[in-house]
Amino acid sequence: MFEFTVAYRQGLARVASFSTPRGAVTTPMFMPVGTQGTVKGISPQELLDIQSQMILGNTYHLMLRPGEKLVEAHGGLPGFTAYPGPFLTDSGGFQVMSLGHLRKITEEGVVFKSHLDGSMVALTPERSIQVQEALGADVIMAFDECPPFPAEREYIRSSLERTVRWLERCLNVKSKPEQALFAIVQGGIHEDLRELSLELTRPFETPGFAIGGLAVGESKAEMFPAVAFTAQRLPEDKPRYLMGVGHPDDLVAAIGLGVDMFDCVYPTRTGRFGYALTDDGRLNMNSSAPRTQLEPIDSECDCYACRHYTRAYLAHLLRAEEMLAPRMLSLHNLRYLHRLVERARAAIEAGTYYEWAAQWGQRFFKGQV
Ligand code: PRF
Ligand code: ZN
Repeated sequence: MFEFTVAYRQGLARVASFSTPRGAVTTPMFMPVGTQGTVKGISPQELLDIQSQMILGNTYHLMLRPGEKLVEAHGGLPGFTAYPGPFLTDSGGFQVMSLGHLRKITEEGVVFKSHLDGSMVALTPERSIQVQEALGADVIMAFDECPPFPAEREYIRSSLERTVRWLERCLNVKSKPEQALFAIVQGGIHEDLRELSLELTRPFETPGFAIGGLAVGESKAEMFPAVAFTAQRLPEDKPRYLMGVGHPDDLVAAIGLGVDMFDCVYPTRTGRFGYALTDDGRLNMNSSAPRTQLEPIDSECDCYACRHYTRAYLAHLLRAEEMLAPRMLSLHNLRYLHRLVERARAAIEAGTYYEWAAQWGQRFFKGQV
């Protein structure tokens, strides 16, 4: 279980398979985000149709509502959501920082005010693991602290050292061998702090490692050197997960640096706002041009929306504020990212990844206004 087998390699990029109790997944992969136990607007059957492999759930949201006990009473996330495949849950620390009204971070954990009812809630490494065990995902994440950007170096250092102590506490209380716990490397955009986090984290030999603390407001010119530095220093034989990253060009660049797993709300969120991802950049379906276009969003795409609907019809739905519009744009955007990583895998397999990536990038950025 949790065996990571590399099938093809080109440069730093690799194609691998990762086995979980609910089935094996092929990497590089993109994971749709199902924060509240649903990928917004998309049914489990649709997720299977577009070949999603692993779905993300959130400790923070589900512990507050409906509470992890109710999810557990359904047999965990697969029973609760009716999605039968593998799940990954995030540990809650990052969501507390971005959504909760954080009250206090101490060695013990975090105390925050619920964004739902204002009640005071504590989240500790032990509690995060207890919740994640009840939610029953195949991959669970260590409870970490993701400092905001920018933050003081000294703060980032003490925070990453505490994140390592929290990792140890997570591993001490973890009781289910059928769940893999991934450690999270922090350190912001500073190479020496990334190195320190790596040195302290690698010895735990967890079945996978995440690169956290990035895509929090720094520029891409700051983020990618940190991704490259960290990915190269993680074990070759374990999956590498870049948390919260999901723009198409970020995936293509990070795969070239040896990253295997991604998640982001971007495809569903931008879809709800009326944008469609294509090889020619992001198409604004709210603009006037699509209203009379009789072709699909993307003639190469095999999603339901592209097989059945014209741009003109989808633009009409969007203007009429029909709920099928955000649903179909979300479905298309998820399928676009799944197809993007499929094409990346094929190129790695063929030994043409970096040429393919350069060509893909040229067309993608030419289409951007
Ligand atoms: N830690 C956790 N979840 C996350 C992040 C992190 O640093 C990020 C950073 N982009 C997204 N999600 N636990
Ligand atoms: Zn499509």
